[in-house]
Amino acid sequence: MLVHEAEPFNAEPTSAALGTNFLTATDTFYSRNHGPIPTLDPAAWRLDVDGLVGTHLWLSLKDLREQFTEYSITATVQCAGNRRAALIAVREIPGEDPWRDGATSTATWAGVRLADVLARAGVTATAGDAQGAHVAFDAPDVSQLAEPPQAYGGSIPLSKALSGEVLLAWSMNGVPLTPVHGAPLRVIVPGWIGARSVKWLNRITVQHTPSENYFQSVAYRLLPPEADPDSAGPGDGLSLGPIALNSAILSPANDATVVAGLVQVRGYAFAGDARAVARVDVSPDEGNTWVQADLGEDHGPWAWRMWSTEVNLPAGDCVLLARAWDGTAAAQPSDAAHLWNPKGYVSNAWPRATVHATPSTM
Ligand SMILES: Nc1nc2c(c(=O)[nH]1)N[C@H]1C(S)=C(S)[C@@H](COP(=O)(O)O)O[C@H]1N2
Ligand SMILES: [Mo]
Repeated sequence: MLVHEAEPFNAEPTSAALGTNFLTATDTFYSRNHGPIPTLDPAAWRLDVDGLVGTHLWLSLKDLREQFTEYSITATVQCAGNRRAALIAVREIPGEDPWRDGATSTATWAGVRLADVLARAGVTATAGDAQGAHVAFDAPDVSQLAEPPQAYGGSIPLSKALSGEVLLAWSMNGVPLTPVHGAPLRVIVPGWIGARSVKWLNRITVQHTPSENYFQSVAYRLLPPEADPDSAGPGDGLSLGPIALNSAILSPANDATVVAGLVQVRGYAFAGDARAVARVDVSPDEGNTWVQADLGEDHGPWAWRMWSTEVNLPAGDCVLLARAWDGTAAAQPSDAAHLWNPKGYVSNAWPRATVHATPSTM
């Protein structure tokens, strides 16, 4: 792991580790925290469901397991700050971690559907007159990075919460969640920025408006390039929700030395929201020519798509590029320079890797 910060703990796997498997092993899965990792006693833990509900619920883990049907979903979690390093290369972004391509990972999550819990609480699609209604998630970890310091939280629109896609998960890749990934229970909001997949969940509130938590109302918002992030207040910029189309080259690594000739290029692409990855192109020569990569197994829109192809590299230095297309025929933007923003979110320009090809001795 590449550790960006020890406290709060923020670390990402190397490209090589991330590219090994379609499902990311739990000890390889990236870790994104804004405060200390709480250790909660699963037996004492309770989930409070309140707000615009018909019935207030107070659920133990045992209640969740016994009273609801268990579902699982294979979903990629991706931080809005993934690939920020490409934006920092354009202009500095003080106070934010320089995530490379690894602030994203994929697991199979199991637990109950948020929709089923809300239905039990008597929540319907017309709760709070629906227009603008949100379902807020609260956690106990207090972040000193928030202004003022506060426990972590966020929210999603009621329509997404009732979709059946959103899981309250207690297991990851077939084993109970580890503390760092949100034990005993976390939210998994597939296709949405990782910030909404609240860990150590202890309260769900149905309300008329989005959460006023700092991490919903101030952070994780896309500010225009000229904005001063230190004076940005609640509601400034665009709230980030569904993930934008993105991809990364995982192998060869940037700055790698390879032998000239046929070289395998591999990576991931993720369309975000409910969109699908439709095509990935790779250029061996900084965009002069492109080849279409082979797409790996399709696990549905909530999971990334692995891709690979072979390119013929002459001896010398060359720049590999990739670009993904989604099912709406939208493609990734070419240049990070146009995407720079003061908090360094949504860094989804074409990934590039410079490789040094040594002459083949054959
Ligand atoms: N309670 C809590 N939930 C949280 C966070 C946090 O700091 N506290 N970080 C969020 C962010 S920004 C991301 S990207 C994901 C990361 O999940 P992971 O650490 O399991 O990879 O968790 C989200 N849920
Ligand atoms: Mo994140």
